Amino acid sequence: MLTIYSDDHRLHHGAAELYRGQLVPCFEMPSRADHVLDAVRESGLGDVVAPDRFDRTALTRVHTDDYVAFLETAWDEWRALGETGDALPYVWPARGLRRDVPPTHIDGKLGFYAIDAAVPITAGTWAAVRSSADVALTGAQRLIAGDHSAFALCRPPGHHAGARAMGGFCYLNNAAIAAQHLRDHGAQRVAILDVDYHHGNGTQAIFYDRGDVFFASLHGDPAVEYPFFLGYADECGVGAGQGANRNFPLPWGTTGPEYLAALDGAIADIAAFGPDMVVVSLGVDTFADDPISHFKLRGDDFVQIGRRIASLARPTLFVMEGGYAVAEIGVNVVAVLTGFAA
Ligand code: Q9C
Ligand code: ZN
Repeated sequence: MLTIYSDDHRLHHGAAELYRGQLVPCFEMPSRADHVLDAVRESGLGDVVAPDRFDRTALTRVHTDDYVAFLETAWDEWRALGETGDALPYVWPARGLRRDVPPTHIDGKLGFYAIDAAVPITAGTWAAVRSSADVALTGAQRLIAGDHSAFALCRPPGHHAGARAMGGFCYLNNAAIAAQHLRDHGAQRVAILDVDYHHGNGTQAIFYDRGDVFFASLHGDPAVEYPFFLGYADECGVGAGQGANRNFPLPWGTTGPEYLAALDGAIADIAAFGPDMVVVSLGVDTFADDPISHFKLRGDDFVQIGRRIASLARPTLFVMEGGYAVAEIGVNVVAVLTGFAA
């Protein structure tokens, strides 16, 4: 299995995110990708290659033009205020406020285009974010070219980013962009399986009214876990997308056997949908020692996740999402990938 990776991820290193009333050091840090890359190289999984550069139009197939334009210019607009630290939002258009008028001031734009304050924008954020999408698109292109699998070692992650919103360490939705690219270049039906600990709210929202892209997610129950406002079991899709969305919210403390039983359900749904290709939003923040999560997966559980995904027997693109136990993130990712390849 080929891995696609770029050093450009280092250009994004936020200082702090808002968490429980405090600015705390970002959990989403460059060393995450370094550990995954090291583990891939040691594993003998396959070659590591640099991404190709894709047109901006590949991004606006999924995201709105005004949102991409915001990401492109946000840092410069922030700097023009004389600020030198990271840009973060501090006000949001919640109930009772207008959201039909896109603001012109950067402070307004930051809130308008964000669901939370875990998305710092730094001088290098856009370059890293764009490159991360290129990594995913290059992986998708490998599947189109006939490869059975690829691993897009994306950073920053993407699954919390919606068509017009950033959040949860995510700016562009790499998995959604890759899935759309597969649709645009030959795949009639694509399934996205999201095994990150957190619900993939952005991906779900992007494809919610579509019947050509199935979305299934296993995650911490949003009643008690981020992102709180999406990811419940009764969200099944609308219109043409009716029946093409499936959520498996699971309680804190979920262990390997319980998780794998739910995964069997998701795999069965995907098999019934009959996708030409599969995209996996691969987060390993389900790990027992993850510092921000509450599942109890370990070691062989990750191998079993890979095996079950392989049972679908479809060309599969793995897209890196979360995982914050930095020292173990590489081992756990490689466990999934080798479980798939075995
Ligand atoms: N300090 C992904 O795994 N903040 N995003 C939770 C932790 C948001 C996680 C609070 C978590 C987002 C891609
Ligand atoms: Zn996550």
